[in-house]
Amino acid sequence: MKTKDHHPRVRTLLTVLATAGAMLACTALEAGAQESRRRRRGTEEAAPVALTPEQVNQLTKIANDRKLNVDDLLASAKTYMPSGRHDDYVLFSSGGQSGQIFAIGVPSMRLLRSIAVFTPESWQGYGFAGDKDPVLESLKINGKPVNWGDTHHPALSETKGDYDGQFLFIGDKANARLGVIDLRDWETKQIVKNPLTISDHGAAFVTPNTDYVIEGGQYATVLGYGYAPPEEYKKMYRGMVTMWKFDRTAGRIDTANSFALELPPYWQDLADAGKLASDGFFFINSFNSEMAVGGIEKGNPPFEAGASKRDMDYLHIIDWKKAESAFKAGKAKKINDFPVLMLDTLVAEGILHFAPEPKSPHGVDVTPNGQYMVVAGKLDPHVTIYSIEKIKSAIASKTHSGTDEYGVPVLDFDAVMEAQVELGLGPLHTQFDDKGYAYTSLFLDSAVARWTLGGEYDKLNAEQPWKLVQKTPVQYNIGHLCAAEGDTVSPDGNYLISMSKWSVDRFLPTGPLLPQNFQLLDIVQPGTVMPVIYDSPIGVGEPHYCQMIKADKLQTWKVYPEIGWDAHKQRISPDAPKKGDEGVTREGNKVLVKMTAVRSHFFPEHVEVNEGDVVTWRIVAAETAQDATHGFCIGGYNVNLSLEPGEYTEFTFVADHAGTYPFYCTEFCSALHLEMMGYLHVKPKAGAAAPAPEATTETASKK
Ligand code: K7E
Ligand code: CUA
Repeated sequence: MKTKDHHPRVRTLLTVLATAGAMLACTALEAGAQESRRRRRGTEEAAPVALTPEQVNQLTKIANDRKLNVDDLLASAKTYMPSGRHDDYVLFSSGGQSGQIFAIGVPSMRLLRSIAVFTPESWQGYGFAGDKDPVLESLKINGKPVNWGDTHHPALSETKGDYDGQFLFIGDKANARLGVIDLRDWETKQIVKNPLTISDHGAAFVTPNTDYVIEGGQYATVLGYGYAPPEEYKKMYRGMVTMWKFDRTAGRIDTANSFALELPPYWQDLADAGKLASDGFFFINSFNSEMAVGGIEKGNPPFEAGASKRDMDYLHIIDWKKAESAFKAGKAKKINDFPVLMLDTLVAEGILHFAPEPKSPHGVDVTPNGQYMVVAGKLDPHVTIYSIEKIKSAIASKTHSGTDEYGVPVLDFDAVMEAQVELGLGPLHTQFDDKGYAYTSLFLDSAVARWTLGGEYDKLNAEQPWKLVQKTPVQYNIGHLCAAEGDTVSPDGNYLISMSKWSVDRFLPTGPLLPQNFQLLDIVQPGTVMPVIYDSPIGVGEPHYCQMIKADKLQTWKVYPEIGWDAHKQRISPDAPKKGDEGVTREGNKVLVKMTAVRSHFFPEHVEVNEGDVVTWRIVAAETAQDATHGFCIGGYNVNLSLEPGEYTEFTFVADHAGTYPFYCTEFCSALHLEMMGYLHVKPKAGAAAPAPEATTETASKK
């Protein structure tokens, strides 16, 4: 398609633009000295563009040489950021199997940085602070190091249902953990492990004021890491959802005031918190309400068939304010020392209701006004929309069609359903804009569907309510999508990301393993116009979900507030060495090193210890200039730190191998950065000579 010669079309459009003096933001193009001066000025506004005939010719030539059509030119103008100009939004994306979070600028789609969460990361010095690294300690499960995660759903903290830019949470599906990131310094502050289940999926989602961070489960197990054979599935296996209390002042999950709900062994999937009209509720999808146990090796139907037999699964409707009261009233039982409201309590207290939902659904998404819950059944071409008013009155009038096997009341489908909209094949997830449209990802169709909401949204656009408006093809196999401020009470409605799982032919081949494809869609115009304007390869993991926040909501620190800052505790540390206070002291075999780092030297430069000493090293970056970061590594001892301006770090290791170890700064911080080094001298025990280093040819000789 793009190989056609678009010359005549390009020329026509440009002539029109030029004559009309249109303000095309085409600063991407070389347009003389004036333009490049403007670009160097960075964030200042550019003057209005009026293309001269000569510039039109130049632009036309470039377009035709590069085989760009008019849409391509417009897309470049919409996404290009001149040097120094900042993006309007930050996309916080899960990093999938990398265990990290990626921060990406929108609309440029430039990767700004990664945030290490569940995987040690050497640039950030995350997990490389000697033998007793607190990060590595926090990653252990049942005493074993689990130094990776499968991150799925990031959630920005909210105030009154709006992103407040303060904190970020993310779930690790593989190991049922939650990470807490402070967005002042973009660093992970806490990791909590779910005490009931080994893996999860519906994490993280926050209630509208971030009172709770919700972690829904997925594959049912015996709660509390127990054992039972598959034959006892219905009796012994259970699902769960955990409500982690968030303490905003401490910036930490308060595990002592957190609790969970026991759920039937259906596979709970994604969750979303109610807001405004539905505040006080949250909603979780489920599949495998068949309770299939698989066993393809025994001739049983495989999970994929057994778990897809029924036409309906159960939307879980949870009144979390009632759950909180029941927990505070002491109605929880302890499993693995963690309080759990058991199923009979959930039924007795009216905390849990089900509504039938078609068919093996994946996403449930609450509209910005909180009135509707949109459920996308993977195996149903429709989305099904539920009304909170109808749900509330069905609960009040007990309009049930019976109970499930565990006694949970099932609300009558017709009593709670508002509408169904046929969209296409494989609907997964839904996002919203400010013009009364919803956007649903169609995995099998490889498309984004735009459709209209009803009720109070009807007046916001020209189309009929509850109708498909348009489908934009994406490449390929879209999973989640993400609109600007799309999970808030007031979405912005200008950008949408298609998180396309396969990229196949979109980029240069990169071996058999290909990147994911984040595609940026321009959703500003109503109606049927919704073009893809950028393809961005993500070659570091398979992200599942992201959230997009207006950049000016973030209150990011430029440097740490004071020299000697303990970034973990977010306060100045009394232990941080001060200038003039540096040195090496000893008590028995315990050595304390107090060091400062400032361009371009460490103080002290020689540190002498004895083989077998336990060395505690305190180091502070005595810098106040933005971006004046130092690194600090000791090769051979697995120590590598990133020392941002003002930051204080302490690490401990056993100097169990004699020798002379250069330490050096790993960030090119100044002209004399290479000189920013020193020596750790580990003196051999009396009588023992330092052993020669091992030969390094082993790998080669094995071949
Ligand atoms: Cu991949 Cu939300 Cu984990 Cu859907 S999830 S695609
Ligand atoms: Cu400090 Cu390089």
